[in-house]
Amino acid sequence: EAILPQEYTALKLKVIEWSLKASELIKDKIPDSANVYFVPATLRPETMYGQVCCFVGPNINYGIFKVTENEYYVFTKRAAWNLAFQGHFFDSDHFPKSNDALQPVVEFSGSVVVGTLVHAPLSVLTKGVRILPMESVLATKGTGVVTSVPSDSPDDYATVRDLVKKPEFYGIKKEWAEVEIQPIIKIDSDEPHGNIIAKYLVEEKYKIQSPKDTAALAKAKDDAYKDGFYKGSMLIGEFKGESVESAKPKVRESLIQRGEAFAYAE
Ligand code: A2H
Repeated sequence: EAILPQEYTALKLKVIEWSLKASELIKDKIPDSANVYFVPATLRPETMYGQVCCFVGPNINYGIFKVTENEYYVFTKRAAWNLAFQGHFFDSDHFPKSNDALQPVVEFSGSVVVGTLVHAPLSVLTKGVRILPMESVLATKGTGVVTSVPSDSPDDYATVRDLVKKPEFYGIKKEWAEVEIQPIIKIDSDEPHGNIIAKYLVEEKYKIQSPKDTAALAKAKDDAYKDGFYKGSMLIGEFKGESVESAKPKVRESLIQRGEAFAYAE
């Protein structure tokens, strides 16, 4: 485990249309004119072009927190408190000075918001992506919201594949998860991964059967992270052609400059 704090990028995925259950729960509690954002924490901001959905833990407890007059964030209470204790938020637009805001306006379990349509910054899917369930989301890490990039994250690949295989079991519409996977990063290696490294690692190299195959997924995650960082270059976006190592901080900064992301450490 790292000793230094982990520096995440917290991304703002604006709600376009709530799930039926969520809209019933929030009506009269949040003004129609307000902007509400799901806020996943990521270590791979340069992969955000490949977002195909965004995960919540179906049994994890979430809140909607009022951040400014017109902005609300969806994440765990733990994340709200972490943010509030990161001094700079008290002096920024991202988090208010009042302690009232540390109480959620509404609380619900993740399953309630499954199906919600959100706008994912940089994603090639410009019409929006769906909030979907992921059993392995930890309530004790990041914001409890995980944006899904199946091209470069083996966990995300294995989960999306399972959602497509068993939509009824997960209580989703198949088409919410059945989205074409876009190559985002080219990796300079002899392994035949066709620019979609997570697919190669899950299907070919480690032959991972399910999102519960945690030991193999941990190895795949390690391979994908290292190869992406040290041997990867961008196939898309503002920094196309640049190495991942050089593009990573630039994509992050660009998202932050546009107000589509902010720094989150824990
Ligand atoms: B990463 P670390 Cl493309 N529960 O973002 C489970 N996983 C979580 C989480 C939680 N509460 N919060 C964040 N994460 C995921 C992108 C990505 C990520 C790619 C490739 C690898 C990767 C898209 N998903 O992570 O334990 C988030 O997924 C592998 C390291 O703090 C976040 O970055 O090191 C990463 O795990 C943080 O994991």
